[in-house]
Amino acid sequence: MNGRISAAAMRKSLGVYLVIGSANCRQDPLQVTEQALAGGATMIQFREKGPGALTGGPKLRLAEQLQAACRRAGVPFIVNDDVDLALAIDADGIHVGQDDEAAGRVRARIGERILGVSAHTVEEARLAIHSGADYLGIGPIYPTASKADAREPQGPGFIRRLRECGIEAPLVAIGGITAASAGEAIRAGADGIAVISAVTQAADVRKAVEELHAAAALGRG
Ligand code: TZP
Ligand code: MG
Repeated sequence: MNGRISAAAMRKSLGVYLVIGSANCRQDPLQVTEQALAGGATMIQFREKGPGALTGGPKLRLAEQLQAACRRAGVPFIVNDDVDLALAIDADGIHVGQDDEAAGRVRARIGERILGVSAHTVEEARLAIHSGADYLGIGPIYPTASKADAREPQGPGFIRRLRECGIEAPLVAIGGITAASAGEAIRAGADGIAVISAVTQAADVRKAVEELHAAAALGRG
C-alpha cells in the first residue's frame, strides 16, 4: 500500500470483519478463515488469545498461514496486540486495546500500516484518532462469551453517541453481534461489524458470513 489507507477504503474493509484465533475455533482455523473469505469476509484479525493460545513458533506459523489465505483473497490481514509479530510477517495492520502498547507508539513503529484501536468512551475515541488510528473498534455492544475480560455491554446507542459527538472515523461494532443484530449496529452508525463466534462457531462458516453481509446491507438501507 502507498500511504495511509483512505477512510473510504477503511470503511469498506470493516464491512464484515472476522476476528479469529485457534481458541475460538471448532475446526481448523485456516479452514475457517478460508471459508469466511469465500463468504466475503472483508478483513481478518488474528487474535491468538484465551485458553490454549499458541505462542512462539506455532503462533508465527499459524499467522503466516492465515496471512497467505488473506493475500490470495486480496483482504487485509491484521494482527491483534503483537507489533513484533505484525512487523516480522509484514502484516497489513495491527489492532490494539486500551491496555496494550499505546496507539501513538504503535503508529510510530508500524509506519503506514493499518492501525485499529479499541475505544470505550468518547475521550478514548478522540485520543485514538489523534494518535493515528485508521479505525476504531467499539464494544462489546452486546454480551459476549468470547472475551474473558470484556467490559459491560454498551449497546448500539453508544455508537450513535460517538457519531453525535462528531466522531467521523471509520468505526466497527464488536461483541455479541449476529445476523439478527448486525443491521441495528450499522443503523446506529457503524461502518461494519466484527465478529468471532457468529462465524467461528457456525456449522456453515461461509453461509454465516454471507448472512452477516446481507444483514449489514439491510442496515445500510
Ligand atoms: N472485543 C470486544 S468484544 C470481543 C472482543 C474481541 C469479542 C467478540 O466476540 P463475539 O463472539 O463476536 O461476541
Ligand atoms: Mg488487547
